[in-house]
Amino acid sequence: MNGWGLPVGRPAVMGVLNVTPDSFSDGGRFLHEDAAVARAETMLAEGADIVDIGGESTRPGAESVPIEEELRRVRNVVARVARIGGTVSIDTSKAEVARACLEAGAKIVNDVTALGDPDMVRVCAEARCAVCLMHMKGDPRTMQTDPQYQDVVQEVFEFLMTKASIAEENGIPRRDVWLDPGIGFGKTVAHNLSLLTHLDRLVATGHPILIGVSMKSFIGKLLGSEEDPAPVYERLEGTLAVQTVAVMKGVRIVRTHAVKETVRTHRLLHAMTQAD
Ligand code: HH2
Repeated sequence: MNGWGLPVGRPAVMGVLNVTPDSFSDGGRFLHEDAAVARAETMLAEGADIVDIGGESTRPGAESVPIEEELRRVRNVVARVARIGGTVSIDTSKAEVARACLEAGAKIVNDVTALGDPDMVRVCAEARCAVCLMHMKGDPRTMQTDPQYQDVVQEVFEFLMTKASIAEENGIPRRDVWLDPGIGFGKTVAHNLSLLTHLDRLVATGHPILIGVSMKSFIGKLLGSEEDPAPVYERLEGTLAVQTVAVMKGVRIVRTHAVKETVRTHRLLHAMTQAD
């Protein structure tokens, strides 16, 4: 282990646990506390290194959730998963939710707004937790309405470097400042493919790089068409393929709904890269 505790020599698998009624892939399945904890137990048994718990959907078109409601959904689940020994990441953009969940046992903050809440950097620095900073263009309500970039790779790189500097200036060590290009967050299929092709730019910064492509719509569109994407339940192989290429390019953390399949894929990849 090094840094916050990322595994050495293999990527970390972050299992997605959405305690929401409306997430695009698992919405409504884990709203009940016991169902959410049971899902976390399953993912940990399947080999998840981290359980990423979220109480607000960020799917295109999603509305913001009030702090009290978000906390009501996630706080007890965070505490219970931490108590059974799971490493918990809290997927929130609200500093107050992050603070309460860090107190309840979370070790990582996954902030899809990359310190959009002015209090977030202080909360993370004081807790000495790892923080994932993700790029998003606009907000979930409108982000997929005709996103435009001059040079998507350069713009995302510059945004993440600016945010990473703020985190480091506030005392969070580089190994604990994870960066994520935000696949699907204000990006077309072509934008997502450019970012995935040029992941080496982000890897070269020395920050741990996280990628979240699991079951996302660009995979459905590439397998089907822009107008008629393959449904979410038909996106597993595409997810594994994209994740594998990302890991081969140096990505350190893979955020996924498909924990068992991802762990198995990584095991094979590891065996192949260790062979003489
Ligand atoms: N994607 C989602 C949510 N959080 N966090 C990071 N760091 N990177 C991502 O790519 C990412 C993320 C969206 O996926 P999901 O949680 O399954 O859906 P929803 O936002 O509808 O809950």
